[in-house]
Amino acid sequence: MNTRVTELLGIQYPIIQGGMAWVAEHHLAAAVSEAGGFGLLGAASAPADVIRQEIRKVKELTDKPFGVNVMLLSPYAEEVAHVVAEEGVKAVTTGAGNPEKYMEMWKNAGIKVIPVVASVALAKRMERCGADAVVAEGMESGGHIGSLTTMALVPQVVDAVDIPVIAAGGIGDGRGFAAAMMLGAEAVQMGTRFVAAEESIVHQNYKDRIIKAKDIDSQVTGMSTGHPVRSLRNQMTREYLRLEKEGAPFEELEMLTLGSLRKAVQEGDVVNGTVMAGQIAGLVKKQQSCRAIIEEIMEEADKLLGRR
Ligand code: TUI
Repeated sequence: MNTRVTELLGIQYPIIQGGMAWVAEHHLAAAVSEAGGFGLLGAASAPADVIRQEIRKVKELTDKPFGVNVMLLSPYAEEVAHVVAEEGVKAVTTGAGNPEKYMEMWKNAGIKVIPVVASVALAKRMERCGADAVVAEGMESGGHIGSLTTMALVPQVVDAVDIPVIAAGGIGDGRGFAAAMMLGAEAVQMGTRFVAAEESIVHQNYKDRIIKAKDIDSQVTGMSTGHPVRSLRNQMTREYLRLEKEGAPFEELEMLTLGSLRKAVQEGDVVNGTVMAGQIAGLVKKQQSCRAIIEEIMEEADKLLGRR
């Protein structure tokens, strides 16, 4: 299936892997790119040198194009932005902010720039300052979210900009993919389904939590702090929401989540850790290779979209 996004990124299938903190490392990114999608390294809050090494490791594993997601709230965002330009990757996606100040540097380095947006206003602004595409991410996503749903956000962004739009949030199978195309998207970005992939390095407890999750198992914490985060319901989300309801100070809430994603991803503590996942966790039924995931989605979508 060819779209402006497959052309832009030089990929076979219009499926992009989310740049998930602690999860989107070189094994996963390389596996997605090798399978014909677009793999991403999630820089999250990692120091720049770690990202430099990660970029080099992906290049050892695959010749296919891949990118880096720069999380703009990171204390290392500036250094990471420079490292990405120095090392050279096919594309950068950004999250949790406005990447305007890095745009010129990345474009000069020949890197495609694809900001993740949660509103029409930011999408238009990104197009004006030279973005090559945008990811319109709905609040069904795991992790840090905006307030609009994918169903409402994607067609409004599609109408507002001329650059290609990639839909994200709540997409986990061929039906979601086909629906996104109907909304005018030219690719999808998926996170949760890839967290449970065979090549994903997350602790087995984390994958099992996603595979066992039911439709209503995700919760949003941090509404009051201005940084809403979606993750699977556990002792941590219950405690956080209790404190939030009591009006606990920002610092206390921050302390509770400090290092909690790493605890879940690496140590497998799915009780006290933060198990970030999107609303489609309930749709993920098994662990599969990235290739099997991508091929299954494309086959299902092809049938639904009447291309066979
Ligand atoms: O960034 C994400 N998802 C993330 S980042 C992350 S690490 C983190 N953990 C705890 C708190 C904060 C971050 C985990 N998951 N998705 C992309 C995304 N970007 N979603 C929403 C946005 C967004 C929101 C507001 C982008 C821009 C924006 O406004 C910027 C502006 O200046 O207008």
